Amino acid sequence: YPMAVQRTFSIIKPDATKRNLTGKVNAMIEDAGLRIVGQRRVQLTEAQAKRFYEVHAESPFYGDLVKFMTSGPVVVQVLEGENAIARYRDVMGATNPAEADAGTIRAAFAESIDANTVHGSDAPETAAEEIAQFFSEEDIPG
Ligand code: DGI
Repeated sequence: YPMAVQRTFSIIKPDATKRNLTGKVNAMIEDAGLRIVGQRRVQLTEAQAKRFYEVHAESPFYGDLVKFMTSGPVVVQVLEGENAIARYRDVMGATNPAEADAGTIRAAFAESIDANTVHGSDAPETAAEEIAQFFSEEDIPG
């Protein structure tokens, strides 16, 4: 079967924007065959960060996660390509950079399990929901 073209949602996190790494992260995204079809630099509000990570609301690290995600600007993105969701998860590497494979974004740049440089959706339903939190269709020309 031909692989389906998919969209996924990405965030380049504050640790990366602070270190001026947006272009280097984007190069790794594009080198993996993903197209950046929507992109905007934003300062997340506390409410936006809380909503975005609501699934972790009961986790002990939720407060720190929200604080980190609002600690500086982020770049929100829509990525498109064959099998984009799984492909981007592969390019990102493991959540904990100590466990991330060589050649992944997190192995290259992440500072810690919190300051781990990028977010990528984990399933088609969450991708659609996360894209809708930040983009309208007209902002994603494809
Ligand atoms: O999809 P991921 O970002 O790889 O991981 P996730 O959805 O399980 O967790 C979302 C974010 O929450 C992750 O990027 C960093 C933070 N996080 C996850 N697990 C832990 C954590 N932070 C701390 N301090 N400890 C954790 O165990």
